[in-house]
Amino acid sequence: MASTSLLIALFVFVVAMVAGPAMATEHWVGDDQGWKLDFNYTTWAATKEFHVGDKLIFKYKKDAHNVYKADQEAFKSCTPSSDVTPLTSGNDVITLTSPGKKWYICGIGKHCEKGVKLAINVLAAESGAPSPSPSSPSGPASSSASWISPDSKFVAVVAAAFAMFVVIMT
Ligand SMILES: *[C@@H]1O[C@H](CO)[C@@H](O)[C@H](O)[C@H]1NC(C)=O
Ligand SMILES: [Cu+2]
Repeated sequence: MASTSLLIALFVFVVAMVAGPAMATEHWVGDDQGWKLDFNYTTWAATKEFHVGDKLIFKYKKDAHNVYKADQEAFKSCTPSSDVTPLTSGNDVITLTSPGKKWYICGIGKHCEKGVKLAINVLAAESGAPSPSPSSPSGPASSSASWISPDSKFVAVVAAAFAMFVVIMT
């Protein structure tokens, strides 16, 4: 029945919207461009919001670049501290564990000077972690909601889209 589907869709959509922002986000640094020359990471970071619990993922061809965690001085001077071990896997994941300014630079050649450097401001973890789904009659809506775990914002969005689709088709 269309009205039931609509309720399900609304429920899933609201859960996705309310729970969504509280979930950890994986930030692919540079989006589909990855970690590379000729990309402005200042501009990239300006469009993003970083929170404790989020992950930064640096994607690049192994050995073409690397990732040094830096402080403000190392960031400005493009001089990685000698006691910092760079990440070199080409698929480097950094979990943001504390709020405040964070800096990352590439230590290969003059890449950092050319702009392969990232400064971000990490905000506190968002409050309102997704709560367990309320006890509701079993059905598509409650089972959809139970899929939502901190890393499944994508699933929530897909579930909402699917529910919308159901509404349109009924
Ligand atoms: C990136 O863009 C900003 C303006 O959005 C500019 O101030 C900055 O110099 C640029 N950085 C590089 C490395 O080109
Ligand atoms: Cu590099």
